[in-house]
Parts: sequence; C-alpha cells; structure tokens
Amino acid sequence: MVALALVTGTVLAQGMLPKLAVKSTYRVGFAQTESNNPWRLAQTKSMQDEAKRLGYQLVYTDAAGSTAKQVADVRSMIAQKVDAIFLSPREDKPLAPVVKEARDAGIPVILLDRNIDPALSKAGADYVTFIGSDFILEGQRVANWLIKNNAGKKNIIELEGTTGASPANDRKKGFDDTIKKAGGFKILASQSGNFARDTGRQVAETLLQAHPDANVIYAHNDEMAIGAISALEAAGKKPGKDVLVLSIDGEREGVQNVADGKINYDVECNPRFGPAAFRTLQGYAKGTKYPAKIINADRDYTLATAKSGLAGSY
Ligand code: GYE
Repeated sequence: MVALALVTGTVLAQGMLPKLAVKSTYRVGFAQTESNNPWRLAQTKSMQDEAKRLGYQLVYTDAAGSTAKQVADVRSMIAQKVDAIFLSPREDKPLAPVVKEARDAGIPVILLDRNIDPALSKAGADYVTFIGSDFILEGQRVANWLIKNNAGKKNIIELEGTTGASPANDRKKGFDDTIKKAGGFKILASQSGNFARDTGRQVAETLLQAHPDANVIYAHNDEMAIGAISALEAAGKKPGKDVLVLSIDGEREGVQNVADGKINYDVECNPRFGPAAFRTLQGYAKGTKYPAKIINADRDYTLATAKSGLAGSY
C-alpha cells in the first residue's frame, strides 16, 4: 500500500517536495490575489500569454482581494489535481497551510510576486521557490533617492500596501530602516491604503489634514501614489513640488506622472512573470535545483528617464 502510494507520488514524507513529471503539456493553476490595478492585469496577461504560447492549460482564479477566497481557490486546484500551482499569496501567513496541503497532495507550488512568512513555509521543502522582486531593496532605493534629493523636505507620510502582504512589510522595512539611519527625517504617519487608488486617496486626505507640515509622501505602489496626488491637488498643494511623491511599481500612469513632474521617483516592480514562471516549472520537472528566491531585475524612473520609459511600461 505504502509502496504503491510512493510510486504514484501521492504520499510524501514531511519536508519532501513532490516531483513533477516531464511532459509535453501541463495543466497548471494560477491563484491571483485581485485584479484591481494595471500591475495585476499585466501579471495575469503575462501568465496567460506564456501558457498559451506553450500550449499549456492555465486554471486561473481571482481571489478579488479576499484571502479566504484565495485559500478556497488553492484548495479547489488541489481537488482538480492540477500538475502544479503558481500562487501569489495575498497575505504572508494565512496561505501557508494550503501550500503544505498542495505539497502533501503531490502538487508542487511556485510562489510568484508575494512571499510566505519564512517561519511558516520553507522553499525547497514546502514550495519550490519564490520568483519576484526584492521588496526591501525597493524601499531602500526610495529612501536613498530621498536622502540625496530631499531639498529640505523631511516630513514623511507613508502609505502602506495591504496589511500582511510581503511587499508591504518589506517596502516599509527597507525604507524606514534606511531613513532612520540617515537621521533628520520624521515619519509623521504610516497607514495602509491597501495598495488601492481610492483608499490611498482617502487615507492621504485624512493624514494630510492631521499633518499639514507633511512635505513627502511615500506610497508603496503607484495606485496609492496617484490617489495621494488627487488628495494633494484637492488640498491646493502641488504634488512633486510642495510635497515630494515617491512610489513603486512603474505602471504606465505612474510613469506618466513622473514625466509630468508629479511623482519625483518611481522604482519599477516588474509584473511580467510568465516566461520566468514557466521556465522554472519546466526546469523543476527536469531536476534543476533552485535557490529560495529568484529575484527580478527592476529599473527606476526619474524626470530624466520617464518619457523614454513610457513605451516599455505596462
Ligand atoms: O506593487 C501592487 C500589487 O505584490 C508586488 O501588489 C505586488 C504588489 C504591487 O497589487 O501594485
């Protein structure tokens, strides 16, 4: 009985990654977190385009901003016995159990764009690898730009991403640690705008009223930065001039705002995962060993580079 189960690969010892057979086609799950911004849409399109190009079937789900739905989506992929699962975990803790459930069901998981708390899930044991950006570095890059170019503006409002999402945790850590070490800056307030434009606008409006001396806004993504620009303009302040606006993502509208002088600095976070995701899947089937993290290279945008960068943005 045990021997049979091992042969079919359905029962695995704790800490063992399931194998993936080398096949000419696969049926692969992609559990997306939400579809409310250009970053997400570009990521989904890149995954769908690459699956199509390879002739693979993509079982796509959209959790629509609900962590509970994403847990259910992954469970449904396990029940459908997909060959492998690409997962962009909305939050870094609640998705850890289903990563193990997939592993125990013999389905390898590759994490895309957001990570799971390393205390709860291990690369090489629970999932194959994480592919995405270095979010701590993104926050550090924004802080380092501000340290060099602040022109005396040092009172910061921070708009955080979705609470519990790894890019929100790390973009905060990278920025806050670097800015504190530099000295002379004040983070007046730091609050979640849920990576969303309208929430970002509302939170910025409230925080600008509470802190009229704020002269820097650091948003963890472009959608919230664009929301904050609306809040600044409604308050009669010039974004990019009276108040510096710093952001991450490099979506087209964000890059346009850099070109227009309303966002001063924007670090790209590349959403085009398709080619790297499927290459890793194929490599894994052939026995390639991967590191815990595969890091995407990201560019950045300033007034000097935004116009020429527009065409390549998403
Ligand atoms: O910055 C944001 C998206 O997880 C890196 O999530 C991603 C972030 C991205 O919704 O716009």
